[in-house]
Amino acid sequence: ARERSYAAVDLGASSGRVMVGRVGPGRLELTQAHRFPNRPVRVPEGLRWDVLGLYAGVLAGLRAAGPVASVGIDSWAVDYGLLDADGALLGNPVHYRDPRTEGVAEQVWATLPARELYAATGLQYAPFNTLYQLAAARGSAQLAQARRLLLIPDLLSYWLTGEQGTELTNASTTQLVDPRTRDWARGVAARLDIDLGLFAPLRRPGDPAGLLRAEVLEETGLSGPVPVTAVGSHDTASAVAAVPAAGERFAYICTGTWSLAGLELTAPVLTEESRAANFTNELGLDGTVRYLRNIMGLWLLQECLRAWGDPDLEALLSAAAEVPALRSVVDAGDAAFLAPGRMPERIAEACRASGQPVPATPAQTTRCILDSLALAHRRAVADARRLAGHPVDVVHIVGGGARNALLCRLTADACGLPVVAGPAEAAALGNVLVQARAQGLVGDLADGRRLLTRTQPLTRYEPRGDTSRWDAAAARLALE
Ligand code: ADP
Ligand code: LRH
Repeated sequence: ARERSYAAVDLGASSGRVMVGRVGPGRLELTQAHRFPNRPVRVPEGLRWDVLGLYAGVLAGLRAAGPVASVGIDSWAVDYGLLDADGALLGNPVHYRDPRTEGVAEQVWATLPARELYAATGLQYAPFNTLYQLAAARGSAQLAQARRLLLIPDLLSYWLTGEQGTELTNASTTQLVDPRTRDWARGVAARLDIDLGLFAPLRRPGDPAGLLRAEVLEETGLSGPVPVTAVGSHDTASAVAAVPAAGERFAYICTGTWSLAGLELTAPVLTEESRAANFTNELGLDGTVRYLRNIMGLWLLQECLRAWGDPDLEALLSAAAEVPALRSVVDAGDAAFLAPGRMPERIAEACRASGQPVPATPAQTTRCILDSLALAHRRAVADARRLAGHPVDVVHIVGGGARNALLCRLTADACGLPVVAGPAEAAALGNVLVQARAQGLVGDLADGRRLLTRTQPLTRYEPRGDTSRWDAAAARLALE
């Protein structure tokens, strides 16, 4: 029988993991080889990723994974490492939550107005888009010395293989790609004086990305040759590829550190109305577009847990389920929650400022966060449907938040639509499917989705009650 194992390296903002996907006819099984925390480090110059620690985690994971037919890497978007003329990394990659981009977008828009930038790239405004990070770094000693820029998955891939490339789905989050041509937005780069020569040539999901270097084989105990395959290296691209949907009438919410809520489309929506609603057009597999909005996501809860000394999550969620619904809500789309620190206080302040009861206990704050996320999910799904003119019958929740039954139930109630939750490790599964497909073991996107539906445990939540109390809660935030 044609069965093979693939290693999927999936680095999220809160944890990294190396998963092994076993693929064969009618078979798709995912097991965890290794999981490690991803903790940003605050040094005097700012907030940085511990990228060497992550690379060590990847090597340990590949060792634990054992023999595989290929390796694929995906991670969070937008961030990058700079290499000097010798190919050596210049400093620790800057974290997208680092405050260096504050006020930078306005300077960029003085040269290239936000409207034109959206029409050319389709990317939502987020202070951390690579474009703004590069503008913030302008004039720095590091950028002056840099000869190459590699996005995080491409950097790790380079360390594993010695070969450089820029994978397209993640490149689309730089704000330097045209979603219509699916190639560099050369006019944008020229107007902003950004040297596209910094980037390695584009590669597409499924393209070969080199072979594990001899030293890597030695460190991982693997016997070569082991190819690395370019996957949807943006974690959200891989996660959406693993949404177990049938047909086209679905919305998805990828819930982890972020909630990425929206639609899979065949063409970008570049209207002024779409820009005003801050929807993004990122590139997916097979010519698809991820039309979605970024919502703060479980980051709000992660930061509260950190402030509370990491209490047991399950107990906290059961307590939150007992708190009366929709007592107070905050705008979970508000970039004011982007920076780390003081999260319970910041949530309390937002409730006070909008004249709502202030959550006083961890259970009440947790309930406020989950109600607020459900409300933001509902708004994003409704806005996306309207702006893209795309019908939606079901909402798929994938990513770590699919394990949060309360969040899934609240999202179904708020949207007034059934929610299908799972898989929680969607990014890793999407990563595996692209590798298996490159070797001819599975077919197109729809074929992969059928395989997921047959093999992955999914939970369905029917909407309860009418949605009017969600309308009332939204009105308190004056968003709708
Ligand atoms: P990322 O890829 O951004 O690091 P994940 O997709 O791994 O994020 O999701 C992490 C989140 O999933 C956690 O912050 C937590 O809120 C949620 N989560 C994980 N496991 C559980 C669980 N057993 N019950 C409820 N929530 C969970
Ligand atoms: C989720 C994610 C998201 C980006 C953010 C920076 O992990 O890739 O799609 O917007 O990180």
